[in-house]
Amino acid sequence: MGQTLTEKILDDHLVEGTLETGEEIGIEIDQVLTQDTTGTMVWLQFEAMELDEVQTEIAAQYCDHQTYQFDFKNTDDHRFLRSAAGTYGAYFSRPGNGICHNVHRENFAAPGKTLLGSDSHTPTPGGLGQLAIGAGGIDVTVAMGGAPYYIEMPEVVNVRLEGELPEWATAKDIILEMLRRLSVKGGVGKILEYTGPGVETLTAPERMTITNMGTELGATSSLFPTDEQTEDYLERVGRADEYVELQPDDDAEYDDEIVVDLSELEPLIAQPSMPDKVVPVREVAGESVDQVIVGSCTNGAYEDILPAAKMLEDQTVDTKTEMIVAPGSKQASEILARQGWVAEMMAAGVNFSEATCGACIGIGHVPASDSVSLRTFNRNFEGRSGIEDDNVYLCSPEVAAAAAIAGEIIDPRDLADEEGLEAPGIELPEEYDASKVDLITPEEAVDDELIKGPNIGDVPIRDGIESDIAGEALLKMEDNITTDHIIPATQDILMYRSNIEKLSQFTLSRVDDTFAERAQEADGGVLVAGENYGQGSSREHAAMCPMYLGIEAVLAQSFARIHRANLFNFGIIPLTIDEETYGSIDQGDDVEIVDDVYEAVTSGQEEFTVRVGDEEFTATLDASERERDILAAGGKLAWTKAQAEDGTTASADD
Ligand code: MIC
Ligand code: SF4
Repeated sequence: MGQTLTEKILDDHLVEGTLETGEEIGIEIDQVLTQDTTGTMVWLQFEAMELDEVQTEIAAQYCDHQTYQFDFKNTDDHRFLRSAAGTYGAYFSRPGNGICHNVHRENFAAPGKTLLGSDSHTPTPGGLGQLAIGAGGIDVTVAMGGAPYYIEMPEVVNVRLEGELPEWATAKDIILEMLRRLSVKGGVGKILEYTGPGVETLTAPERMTITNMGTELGATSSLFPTDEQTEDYLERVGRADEYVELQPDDDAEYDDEIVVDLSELEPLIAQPSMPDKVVPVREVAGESVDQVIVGSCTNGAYEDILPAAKMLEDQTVDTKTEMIVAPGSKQASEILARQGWVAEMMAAGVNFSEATCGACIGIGHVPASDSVSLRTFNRNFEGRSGIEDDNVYLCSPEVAAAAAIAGEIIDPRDLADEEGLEAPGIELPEEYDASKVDLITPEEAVDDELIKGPNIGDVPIRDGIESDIAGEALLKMEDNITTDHIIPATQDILMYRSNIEKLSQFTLSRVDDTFAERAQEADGGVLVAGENYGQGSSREHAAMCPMYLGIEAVLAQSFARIHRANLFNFGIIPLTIDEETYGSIDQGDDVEIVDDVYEAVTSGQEEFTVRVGDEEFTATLDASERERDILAAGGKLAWTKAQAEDGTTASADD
């Protein structure tokens, strides 16, 4: 039987298990990436594990989220990260050089290689045929130390692209269409492999917009085959020698198939406040727009900004609207500047930002109250922009630019008719010719020891899991609770990512700002949630902080993949409950797990009895032996250290 492309790459990297859907597999990791808000914990854990040196082919530390350095704590984090990269042998990308996914694809992403990153949009280079997966920080730490990465073998879904995009429809509309059809949890446990005749009509950067935002489907990763388009991109970034032809076998068998006819697509838009609330732009046309931002790791590359720049050539930004361009990398800004586009855009009324995540997580350009913001980003979770009750729409650069010109949401095809605009299409620069001075190689490292500022704390470790788990249901939450709800990433909070004692005070503040205090007073307790709990980012702080506050179990109808792994990694037991049980637990109820939890976890027991008042329900622990061991040890750090002492785990010395 033939293999899918996913299976081929996994097979090449397999060190444990078999490629059977649902089986746990261990794979070798070739490259890792980390960024400034998850990276501090990655390196603190690297230090705590007493690892000496990075073991992967490439490890890259980016500084992208808090580049405005509002507070010395941010700058201290960056200095610490530079010192860690230097000490342990990673590349260091200076603050302002760009968003990790953009800089990584420009410099390192390579077909056929595996990449693990402590950021949920790590799958971006899937558009170049790289199998790239987002994970919690400690999983990245361990992989960087040379150990395999373990996941459940996902289902592999064939997303067959037919036809060709019509004018004004873009790669963003392809992924928005996927979200419209599958929802934010439709990709959980799946790798989406793109095939079919439509693939060759898309350039590599367009493919990377799709693979980037595959994360919003909850997918483990998204992957394209390689072809002339991939080769062409690698040639333009000066890495033609890294091209490898990769295709699935003709008789490959997929777990499922989805067909998207590109020729039927039209400009789409995700409405506030979930990336899957997708409708045709024409359905919401006429809504007045206060702010437009083109940028982020989804649509912040040269190829994304250029169409907006072209549309603005003989136009200006409407007087009631503000337009910001937030490039994904300094490379994009530098090339656009050399070609004169930055000046043109500025003259048309655009404010040009530094290359940073910034507004995507509410750092800068926070929308006005009761206003409408159109962004080319990937997430519009409520409050993420920095203000509660925000109205953030997600769309393509073309739809964003059209709105900036018209001052209201408008289908760009209608604006084109009114203004005689031509569809800008997609254009790659002849050569991505930009300075690399901000990417410091391990050989150029400045520091050879860690430099920690006063805000950089220790990694919290918990003792092994208890036999008795009982406590108040401290919070009952609905479906699709995001990690932005659990630990928001706004500027006031982000500066405490290296200080868990302080950060934990903000836990779940977006759902209930009394939570942290109540949890501390109660000295423990459990959380209850609906479907897809913990969707969104990879931030392990969303498990680390509840752990710090004493939370021992989360009872949810289902979990998002990375967050579920993070709960194991920090010794919190993730139990799945059905709808009836969910309906029977109220906030404030006393919840008790009747079984001896330690014994049940270590013996492989799957069904647990949960007592709520006089009633008893069943909750399920679906976990591999390895996950059970990690839980029993109190988390991955304690478990890895114990394994290293026993000499039973792969480490830097293997
Ligand atoms: C995000 O887009 O939510 C983030 C901020 O990039 C996170 C990482 C983090 O929380 O530091 C992610 O996507 O993993
Ligand atoms: Fe940065 Fe936003 Fe991309 Fe996350 S989604 S990496 S915050 S640009």
